[in-house]
Amino acid sequence: MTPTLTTQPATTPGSRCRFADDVREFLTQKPRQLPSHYLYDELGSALFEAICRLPWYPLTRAELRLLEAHAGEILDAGVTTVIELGAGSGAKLAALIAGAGTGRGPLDLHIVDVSRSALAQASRALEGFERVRLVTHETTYEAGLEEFGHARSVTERRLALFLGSNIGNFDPPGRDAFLGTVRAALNPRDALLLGVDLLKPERELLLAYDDPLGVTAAFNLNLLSRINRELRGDFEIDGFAHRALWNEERSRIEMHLCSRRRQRIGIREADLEFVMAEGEMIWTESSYKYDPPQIVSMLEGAGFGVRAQWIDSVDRFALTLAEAV
Ligand code: AVI
Repeated sequence: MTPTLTTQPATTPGSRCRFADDVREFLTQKPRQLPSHYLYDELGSALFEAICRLPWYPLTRAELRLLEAHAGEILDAGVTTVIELGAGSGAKLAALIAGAGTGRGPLDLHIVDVSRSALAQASRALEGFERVRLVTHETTYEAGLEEFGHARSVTERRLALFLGSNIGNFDPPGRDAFLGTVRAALNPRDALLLGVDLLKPERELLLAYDDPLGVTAAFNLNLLSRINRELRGDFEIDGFAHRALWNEERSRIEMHLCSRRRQRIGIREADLEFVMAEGEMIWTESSYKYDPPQIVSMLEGAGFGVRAQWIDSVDRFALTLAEAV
């Protein structure tokens, strides 16, 4: 049984108020938008897990194959501490530990996620590994890194995991700032493993983000239903349609919610009322796609040197192992 220690309360003080402030700020911008991290309430996290099993969304399976194939090189005997930012179901970390076999030493695992249900699921996936101590951080990546950055011993060698192409959900300035924050939580010789989805034909990308079963549409629309539930909004869910668009110039898939008709919307707790025209969109997520050399240069720019890059050529996904320099 893996001992688990939890930091941070479920709802940090003022987090609902923060949600209301963000909803007001972003829905009144032009174009209207909502920060993508709010997609992940309990239902949103479950829908995202379902997306990862869809035949049209190959990222998770491709990454798992790479993790299993290279676990021994990634989790070599010197690594004492692993921090995973955005642990999801915990399946990838479990695959890495299982794949490293008996070659590894005792491990301190830190998993960081805003979703309590994701942390609970990840904790279950990591139960049963010998010589593993688990600490869960129910908070944002930045706050988790901050907590993690403080507690360190001289003999530690750290490995940070940022998988699932989560880096693709940052715009380029945010991405560089975030990689800088990760670098600041590490010492020279510590490492970062970054999982990134690669550029591929547009039709494959559109299918991945607008699947025929409508799971991604439900994931996107759930954000409106979350606002209704938590902030006393009155969005009519069937008044919106999910749209996935490929922005060639910016090399990103965008998710939007398109108003099917002219409608008035009220969100009590955000003190907001507005009218949406037919066809007007709310932009909810960007998912940037990269090629392998771009990944090397973003890491070098943040103070890392690339040690290895493994590519799944079938589903076009890259795992890059980089050392803090
Ligand atoms: C979590 N993130 C990397 C996913 C992505 O591919 O951008 C979220 C997602 N959005 C729609 N499908 C999956």
